[in-house]
Amino acid sequence: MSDIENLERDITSKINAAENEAALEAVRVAALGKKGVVSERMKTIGKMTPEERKEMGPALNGLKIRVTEAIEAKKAALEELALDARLASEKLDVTLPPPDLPAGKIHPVSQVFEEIAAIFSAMGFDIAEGPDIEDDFHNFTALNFPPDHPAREMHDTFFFEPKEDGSRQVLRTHTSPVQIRTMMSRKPPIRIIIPGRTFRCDSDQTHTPMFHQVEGLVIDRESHMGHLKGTLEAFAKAFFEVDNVGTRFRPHFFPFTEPSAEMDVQYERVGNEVRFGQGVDWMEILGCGMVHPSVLRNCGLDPDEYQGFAFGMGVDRLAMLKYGIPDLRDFFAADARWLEHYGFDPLDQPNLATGLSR
Ligand code: 2NM
Repeated sequence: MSDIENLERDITSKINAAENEAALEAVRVAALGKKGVVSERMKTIGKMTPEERKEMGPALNGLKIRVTEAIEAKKAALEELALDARLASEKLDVTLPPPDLPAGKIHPVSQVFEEIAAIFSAMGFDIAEGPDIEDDFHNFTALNFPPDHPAREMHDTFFFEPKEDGSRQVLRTHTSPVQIRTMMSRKPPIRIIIPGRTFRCDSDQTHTPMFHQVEGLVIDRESHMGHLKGTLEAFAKAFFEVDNVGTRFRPHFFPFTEPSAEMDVQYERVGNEVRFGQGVDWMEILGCGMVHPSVLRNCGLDPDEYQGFAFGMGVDRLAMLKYGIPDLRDFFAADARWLEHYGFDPLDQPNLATGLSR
């Protein structure tokens, strides 16, 4: 066996034995580097006789090329192995429960919005939204508020500076303007709920200047008070997660509905706990009524052809009642410890199949 074959065999076995890229690089330097064995042999070509050179030149060149190629091939193989190992170590099974890392919590108001949406979605309602900044027409006039209604006063409503034409925009005082926008832009049948922020110039133990509402609207040819009662009783049962819930409807007044009512649910206090569905006490949880013919007319609907019902509830208060949260103002204090205690797991998406709050 020639001297060159021996050398090639030696280098090849070292290439094969290299376990990582650093080891392979050491082999490369020892063979092909400036002072490497192959390079040193190449330098001897210059001192050879023409006959020797004719034989050894191609032999050494061939050696250099084969060693270079073998190193390249090994390098590619090592890189692939490294990638495979990395992919294996970074594998993530998304079907496994999440690792026990510190995670954010869902605010009770967001959770209750989702619960209410789940309940009404199952009854065939769509979700509609609209702007926080409204004009007088959508917030008041179309809703049948007379020009001198107290809600239009400075002290209840946040008004913007008057425009050139004297009109003043407002922060919406309820989500009802979205009902108006929907009735004006969509043909019945309409079944929507509107979750959103609302604003009133009011701040004390039980009122914050920004609060949250869900309102609902059903318009069809013959939707009536029976549908209203059935819908809202089904809602109360689902929301409070009890088999039965006593409800009563008390006459009330709203400019935008006729007749109007407030719905109470039965409850009892056991120690510090409030249990809904049974008991001797009644608690008001929402307002409702048949949409006033003038409101329908204001939206371009003929009251002789269409009718329907609407309702509205305060989400902050419902969240306090359902989850036993004592102070409304903590809702808006951005206290991380409060949220850690009263907040919900982001993966606990409310749905009717597994139970709203589990
Ligand atoms: C409530 C109570 C009763 C209501 C009515 C309308 C509309 F646009 F259809 F006239 N929107 N919202 C309504 C009715 C709201 O909140 C306590």
